[in-house]
Amino acid sequence: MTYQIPSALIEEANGAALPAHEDDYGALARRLARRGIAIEPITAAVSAFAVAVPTWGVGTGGTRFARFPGPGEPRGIFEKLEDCATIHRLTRATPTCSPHLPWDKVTDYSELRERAAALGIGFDAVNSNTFQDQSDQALSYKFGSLAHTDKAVRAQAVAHNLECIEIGRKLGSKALTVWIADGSNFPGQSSLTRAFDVYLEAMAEVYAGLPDDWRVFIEHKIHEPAFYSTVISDWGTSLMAAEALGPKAACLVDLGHHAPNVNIEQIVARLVRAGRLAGFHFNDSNYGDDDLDSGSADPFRLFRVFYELVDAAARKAPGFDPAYMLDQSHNVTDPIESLMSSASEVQRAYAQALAVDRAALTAAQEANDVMGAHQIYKAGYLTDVSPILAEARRRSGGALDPLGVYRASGYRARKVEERPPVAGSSSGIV
Ligand SMILES: [Mn+2]
Repeated sequence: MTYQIPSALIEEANGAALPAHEDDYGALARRLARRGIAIEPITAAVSAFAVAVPTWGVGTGGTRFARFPGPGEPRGIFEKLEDCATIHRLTRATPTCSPHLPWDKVTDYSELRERAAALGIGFDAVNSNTFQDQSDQALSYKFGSLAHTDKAVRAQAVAHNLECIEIGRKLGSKALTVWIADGSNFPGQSSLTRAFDVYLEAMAEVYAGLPDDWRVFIEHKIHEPAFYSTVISDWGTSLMAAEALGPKAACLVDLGHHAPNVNIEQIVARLVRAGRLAGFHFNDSNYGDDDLDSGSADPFRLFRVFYELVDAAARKAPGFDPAYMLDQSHNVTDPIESLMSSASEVQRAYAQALAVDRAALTAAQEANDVMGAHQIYKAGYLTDVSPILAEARRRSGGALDPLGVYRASGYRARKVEERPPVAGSSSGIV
């Protein structure tokens, strides 16, 4: 039996912190009430909010220069599940993990599913990988996968995606996320038109393999690893693809996959309107696809995105059912600490967006009261909703202070003992 953080430790820490927490929660409730906002519906909404953790996220990430492995890293999918479960145990915000294939391949998927269930977590969208070559693979993806010039390579990439669906079915997943690295590095290298045409042809075969209750998420990215053009470069291309494929296809927004200064929340609003918003890969960035921790660099942007989501949910936008996942690279932190903190930051943006007086904002917008509207909107962002997040965790059996309990538990030191390093273990980033 491997080490898990005991419930008694969480309860003990919560007990010690409870008087101060109740004081803070009460004060926030009164402060919000003065603005005509009830705290309880926000706390209930935050309690019900869930964001998936990617299985690869619990390993240390890296850059193209180097990777500095952390101590006690998970050495395979079963140990990754343990770490994902620990994040959920303390935060109660991450009930599912999102597997990546072939990195998480096993021989017995019912065993994997049972192990996850025993740890209290399930499986979210399955991620396919056609951006690197596997040792047992016949053809190379060096010049592309689903948009390769060679039909045989495209067929191999289609077959991999269909296999991902089969594995996902065994795990209880309901969606396939497809991100392709296809693109070009030189002007003239490839036909911008034909590459998209053959991609659509190949994706139609993947789409045909989706079970009735599944969706396929198309993830766009402006650059990397190709630096001149990528085939699925932006939300417009993604939307064209989703509309060409059918109602089960939708567009996934990774916050790091846009040009600098792009108004991402407006893209979100447009995709909601088109009924094609699949969901998010949350992270933060300064320069490009930095994969920094969610809410660490630009929490206001995260709030702006969540305001659009809260608005869409409140007006019951047709087809609005986004899936949420963290997609970050933890290069210099303990990944468990980063993922707990990030789950909390995503919930924070959600709670702040719920703390906006929407009726007052609409009235100010309609009256062209520019500064009034801005102040009403900003008031949500400026609300310190930390007591709401803590209360939501406490009510679900989580920790008032997840980071404090995690550090006090000595979890990582225990994993260092349990997980002696093995050669060739893989951890990575997407
Ligand atoms: Mn992503």
